[in-house]
Amino acid sequence: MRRHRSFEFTHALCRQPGRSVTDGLRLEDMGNPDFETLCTQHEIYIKALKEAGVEVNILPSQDQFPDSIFVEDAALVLDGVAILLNPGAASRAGEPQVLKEDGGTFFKDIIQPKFSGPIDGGDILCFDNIVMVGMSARTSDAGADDLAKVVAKFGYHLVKAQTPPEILHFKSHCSLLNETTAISTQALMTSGCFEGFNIVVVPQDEPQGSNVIRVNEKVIMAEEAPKTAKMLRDLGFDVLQVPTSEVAKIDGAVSCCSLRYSL
Ligand code: CIR
Repeated sequence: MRRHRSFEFTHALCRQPGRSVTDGLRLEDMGNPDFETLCTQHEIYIKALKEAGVEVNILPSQDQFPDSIFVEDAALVLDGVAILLNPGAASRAGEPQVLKEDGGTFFKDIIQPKFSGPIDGGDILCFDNIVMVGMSARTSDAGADDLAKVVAKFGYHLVKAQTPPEILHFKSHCSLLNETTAISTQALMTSGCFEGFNIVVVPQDEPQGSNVIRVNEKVIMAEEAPKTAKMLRDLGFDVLQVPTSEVAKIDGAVSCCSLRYSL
């Protein structure tokens, strides 16, 4: 079977926000998200995923886990198989188990490896044959070493990178646009992990523009990064912008609100 490219997807899994989302973790207090607005923005996000050509399934809200709408952090999906991870935040520790219970049937299979250290999906960037993992406050060397053995069975090679301090997740500041082009903040680019790549560096005042998802022919990104959107359109990318102001208050962005995969 031909393996899908790193940006080709047939499916996405999201989770309905629960009221407790307003208590989500944050590095800096910018006020609580407005629940109704967050739900409306989440619906617009789902519409964008559908417009990009994927079938979207939506899991029920899980109020005991305020950050559980950020489904990307709980698992890595390779070749349609969900690999449950080991969240670095104590309040999120139970999220992989919940995903297994209510989301397991949406994947080809679901596996739960043992991890000797934390590892969050927000720190994992997938290429066609490489899985890049950014060390961060949520992801450790030990977690990445354990994941390396798992992804090797799927034919992927794991490489480590550094997430600059002050940045929550590696992918908070970078994304892949295609196999040879990344989008990144200046801060993350200087860490050197994209050597040899074409890099689109986002304007200093639009760090949120570096978190995008390339889904088939579309690039889904924040409405709040208009200069970045123009740069990408000028480069020929087909950009869909969605409002992210409410998830941004709890350090969320477009990538973490879904698990994209192919069956
Ligand atoms: C957290 O701190 O875990 C959530 N409030 C935000 C997680 C965002 N996830 C991501 O960037 N992958």
